[in-house]
Amino acid sequence: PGAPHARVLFCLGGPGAGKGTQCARLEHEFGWAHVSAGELLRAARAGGSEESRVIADCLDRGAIVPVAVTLRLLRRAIDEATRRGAPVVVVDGFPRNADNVEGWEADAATKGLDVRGVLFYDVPHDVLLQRIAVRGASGERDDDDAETARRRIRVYEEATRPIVDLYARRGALLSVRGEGDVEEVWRLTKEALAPLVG
Ligand code: UP5
Ligand code: MG
Repeated sequence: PGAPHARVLFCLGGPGAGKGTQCARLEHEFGWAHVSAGELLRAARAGGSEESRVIADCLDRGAIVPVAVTLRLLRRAIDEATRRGAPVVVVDGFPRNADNVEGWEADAATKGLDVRGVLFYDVPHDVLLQRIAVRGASGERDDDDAETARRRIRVYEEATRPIVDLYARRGALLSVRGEGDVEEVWRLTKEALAPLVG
């Protein structure tokens, strides 16, 4: 069920690259839906189920959650957004590895979705670490301590970078230089999306 022709845009980039910040802006200014895989997982880690424990363990290690779990959460959120009439659903932080891509592409429920591309935020490691350190001071995210931040960057380089390269080879990458301030990156985001929004 759901709307088979929902338009999806993936959003990728290292930890702290600005995905959530810019996706929130796309939601407010374009009326697009922002579905964050990380936020869905953080919400689902509570509770006593075996699955919650698997999620919590992965999040605490900066490791990637098994795709079946992530996909189930994403399917429901994308479906809801589509029913609400969002013209584009931006899926933030997914797909993060080859298993994620295969799972998405093999899933009957997501097969009908039209993936328009991947919005990619390119930010050097020192800037990523700096931003996470700033946010880490507020205690907002459990995975922002220096050690887990470094691990998240390593997982990003090993598992997610190849996925970015895959979409680049497919001609589906919309790349944004993400190291400037929020306004500058927003300007570059709109520029990168011009081919999609016309
Ligand atoms: N900030 C943002 N933009 C700025 C700018 N231009 N200049 C200065 N500061 C800027 O930004 C990060 C911080 O920097 C914020 O304090 C912000 O104000 C500031 P944010 O917009 O939050 O960046 P984002 O790229 O969203 O960073 P985030 O930390 O959320 O990235 P991650 O990819 O690490 O986190 P995510 O939530 O996607 O995933 C978390 C974990 O969930 C993963 O480690 C993994 O364990 C798990 N996960 C899966 O297993 N599978 C999935 O599919 C998804 C997640
Ligand atoms: Mg985020």
